[in-house]
Amino acid sequence: MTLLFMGLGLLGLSAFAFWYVWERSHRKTMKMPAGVDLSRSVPHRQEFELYHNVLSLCARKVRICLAEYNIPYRSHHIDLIETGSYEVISRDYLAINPGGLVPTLIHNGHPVYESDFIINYIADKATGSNTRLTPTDPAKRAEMEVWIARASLIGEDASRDHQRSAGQCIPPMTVPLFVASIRYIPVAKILEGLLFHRLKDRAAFFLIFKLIGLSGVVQVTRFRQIIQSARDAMVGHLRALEDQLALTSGDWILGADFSLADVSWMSLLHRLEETWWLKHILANHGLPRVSAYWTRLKGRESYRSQITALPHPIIDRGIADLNAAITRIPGWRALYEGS
Ligand SMILES: N[C@@H](CCC(=O)N[C@@H](CS)C(=O)NCC(=O)O)C(=O)O
Repeated sequence: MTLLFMGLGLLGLSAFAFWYVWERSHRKTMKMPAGVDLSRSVPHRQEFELYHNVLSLCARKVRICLAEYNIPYRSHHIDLIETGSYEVISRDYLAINPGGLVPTLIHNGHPVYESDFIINYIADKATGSNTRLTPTDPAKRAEMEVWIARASLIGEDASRDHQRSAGQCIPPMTVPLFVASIRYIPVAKILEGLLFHRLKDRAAFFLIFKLIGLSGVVQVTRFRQIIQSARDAMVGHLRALEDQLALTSGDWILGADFSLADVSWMSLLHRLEETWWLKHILANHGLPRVSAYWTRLKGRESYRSQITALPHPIIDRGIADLNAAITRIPGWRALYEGS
């Protein structure tokens, strides 16, 4: 009997090992550089197609950009673990973007990677449009690039570079929402990331978040320190934005004209709003120009059609649970109130 069980166990293990090796060899992942990959062709029906996710900061930027230019696109929603499963590392999606990240724009059948590159690429292709989101003056264009970079995710290690970019503060500042939402996602879905994701530490963090929940995460000193560092750096970035808006004294970052810089900041400020940080930061630090700027951004049609019109049930429950937790759990309240 024991021998039979041992035999069955060995058989099961060998089958798992075989499946794992086969699966890994069909899910090769690597970091993809910014740019158009002309060597790769993707089946397509429209000039522009977008592989994106409703929650992703970078994908939102690209959706807003397409909407501002009034460019129709075919939408392919790809789940991240945050929205339910690791579709980003499915065989089908890795064939399009071996980096396993969203967004990927498909232009005439070729993938274009990295959101900052993509929005500039769209601007270059939209020459026939009446809309112009890039200044012709080279100095203004350079200024726009600085503000795009400042809202950008510049690295894959969320614990560093918070002073360099507000975008880099976003993953730690989204942790509370991730923790709140991961409650609704089964552990088995997270394990797929541990087996096949290029960035295994991300999957490991989600597993920890799932296991210890909002009340546990806020008690881990290292997590608290990273969130505090991102929060404090973000206040600095928003102060710089306040100064910029005072300097240009127009409605938008560069002055009178809405640009790709505002596209990037619309996505970033929305993330700060949905994670409840914006409300607390504005209450604690004033920043009247940022507040008025945010109201103007929310008034744009692209915000409505590409952000608020695309809710997600898991994220919406996470947002509501998080709001309750900030009042209920002293550690989160202290973090949100700035201590
Ligand atoms: N620098 C890249 C960052 C892309 C990125 O990190 N995308 C995230 C969503 S905002 C993602 O796909 N995460 C999936 C995962 O880590 O599993 C860009 O700007 O496009």
